[in-house]
Amino acid sequence: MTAYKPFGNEIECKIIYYGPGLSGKTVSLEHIFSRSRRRARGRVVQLASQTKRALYFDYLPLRLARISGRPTSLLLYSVPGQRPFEDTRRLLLKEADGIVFVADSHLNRLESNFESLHELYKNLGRLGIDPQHMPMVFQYNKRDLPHATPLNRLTAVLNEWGLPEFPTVATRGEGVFDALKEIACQVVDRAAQLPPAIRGFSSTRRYLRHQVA
Ligand SMILES: Nc1nc2c(ncn2[C@@H]2O[C@H](COP(=O)(O)OP(=O)(O)O)[C@@H](O)[C@H]2O)c(=O)[nH]1
Ligand SMILES: [Mg+2]
Repeated sequence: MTAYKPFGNEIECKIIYYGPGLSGKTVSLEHIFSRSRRRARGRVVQLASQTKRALYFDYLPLRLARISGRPTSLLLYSVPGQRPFEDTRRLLLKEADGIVFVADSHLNRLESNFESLHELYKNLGRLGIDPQHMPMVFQYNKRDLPHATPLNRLTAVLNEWGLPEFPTVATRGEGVFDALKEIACQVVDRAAQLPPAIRGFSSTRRYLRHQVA
């Protein structure tokens, strides 16, 4: 859940990049890090084993400007996608404010995407969270692959509730910020119970979009 610091009025929103192993979660966070303003970003912390990349998880804090006078941060985490790390994935989901589900467009990975998504729903359920009430967006990643699963097939198999979805090529950074901006709008809107418009911007969403990239 959104954290409020005891002596301040800061807002911290925890966003989890979830998906099967090797779908592009770490590369997405690396792109966000590389394109964020220096002052806004913390370090990417990669808790990785020596043999496999990001076997545990990645963590990237991003500071936004004040919203309605309150310092606001996004804490981005990516889960380890490999099968044996379900406990780590569930732990990371605790107190999550929003999810970016990173699906792999490789034809052979459709089933892994589906399994990972249903594991996510099961894990949320075990934490007492109704998946339908969790803000979430999809990244359909690796759109550059020559034989990628068609987008309408990914939508049909994964996106049964018609959530926002973004075709991405994380290795080139394409679409990654679009997905982040959408989830940021959803979670910060919720957390801060923002007024419909902030001075100088026609809507809070527009203001947040301006903040994130
Ligand atoms: N072709 C292609 N490869 C990608 C893309 N995004 C990630 N990859 C590759 O997929 C592999 C796994 O990426 P990584 O971010 O470590 O996956 P994670 O397990 O989800 O964190 C790496 O070799 C990446 O270079 C993409 O958009 N297109
Ligand atoms: Mg990773």
